[in-house]
Amino acid sequence: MSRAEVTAYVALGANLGDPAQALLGALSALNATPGVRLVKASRPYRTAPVDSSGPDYVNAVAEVATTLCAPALLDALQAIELAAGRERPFRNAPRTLDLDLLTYGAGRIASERLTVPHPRMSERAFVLVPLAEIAPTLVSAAQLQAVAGQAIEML
Ligand code: A4P
Ligand code: MG
Repeated sequence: MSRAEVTAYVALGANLGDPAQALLGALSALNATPGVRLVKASRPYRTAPVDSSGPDYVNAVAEVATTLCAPALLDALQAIELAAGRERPFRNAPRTLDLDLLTYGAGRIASERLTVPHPRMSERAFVLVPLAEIAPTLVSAAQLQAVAGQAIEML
């Protein structure tokens, strides 16, 4: 018997190398992952670094339907980051590709390696704006208003 699909949202970000290309590659790698189906993706957005340094980021959000459990989905996200040349010299360092799990169904997870929903998602325009584009019922006007001061524009 196959496991039922769960809807999950993934945040994509990059600010080293060719960020827009890295995001496109990540979307096709996600869809090529066994047990993961890309349902939709937002447009790419150019965003100013938040609590981070280096060039502007390109950010997007994808909706996937997955039969993987959440830790296995995180494994898959980290494998795609590694294949894109991701290094982790320090927290919030500039990166070739960052894939964060925003939500996993209605699941709430607080384990050593996984916190879901992502604890900082509602503080960040680079997550909320692309998420609102593809899943408007998940983001309130008040949440968008709270991050309106953060620089973000469609690429
Ligand atoms: N981890 C726990 N929960 C999760 C989750 N829901 N999704 C753990 C993904 N990973 C999760 O992540 C560190 C550890 O978090 C992982 O080993 C995993 O077990 P990381 O990707 O190695 O490190 P990071 O990205 O530097 O840290 P983190 O916590 O993901 O950073 P943030 O808070 O997501 O911030 N500004 C702009 N404009 N655009 C950006 O994309 N990104 C960041 C990263 C900062 N500023 C930015 C952007
Ligand atoms: Mg991350």
